[in-house]
Amino acid sequence: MNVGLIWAQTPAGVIGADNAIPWRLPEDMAHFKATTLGHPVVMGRKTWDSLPPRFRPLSGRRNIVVTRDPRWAAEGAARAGSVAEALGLAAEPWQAGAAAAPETTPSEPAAPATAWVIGGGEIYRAALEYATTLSVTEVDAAVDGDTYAPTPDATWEAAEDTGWLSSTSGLRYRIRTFTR
Ligand code: VY7
Repeated sequence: MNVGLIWAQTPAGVIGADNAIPWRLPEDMAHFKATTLGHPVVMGRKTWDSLPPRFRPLSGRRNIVVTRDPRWAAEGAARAGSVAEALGLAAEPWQAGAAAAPETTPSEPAAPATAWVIGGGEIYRAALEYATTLSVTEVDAAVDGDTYAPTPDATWEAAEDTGWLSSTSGLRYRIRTFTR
């Protein structure tokens, strides 16, 4: 299974402030949804908490939440005690709603080809060593934050770049992919 990290950052590397994303970029939300749909998503507990409740769990994706709290539980999410454990769960074949409707599920659900790690800062840093793909949206905004993107080392090569695009929000952004 491939492991991808997907994040959006400012040029200074800010990804979050006060447990939220400190800009609004509808095109990036659409890119995030299109990229992750149908794949397991791994996130930290703070990122789970940051999602508006009506969007939890993220639809059409197996949601796996990393927390050290062995008693943590939430409807629609699986718990893992580490990023390594989360990626082990993500590699398993899985069908949404399998317990509720076993008669309508395929007899042999496929193992996922790619898991996406969706944040936040602490989880990206722990997951980077397992990753072979990075999807990095750069948002041309100067905003303060308290959470930062990981810093990829020289093993990563630029693979795709949309070039600078204009958002309906007025911000410029670009989406770059790195592989190794
Ligand atoms: C996280 C949300 C946050 C606040 C309100 C709505 C890149 C992004 C993320 C994470 C953008 C988010 C949402 C948007 C996605 C919707 C559900 C509602 C969906 C990331 N490049 N961009 N992010 N939702 N990890 N990487 O906006 O979500 O996917 O269904």
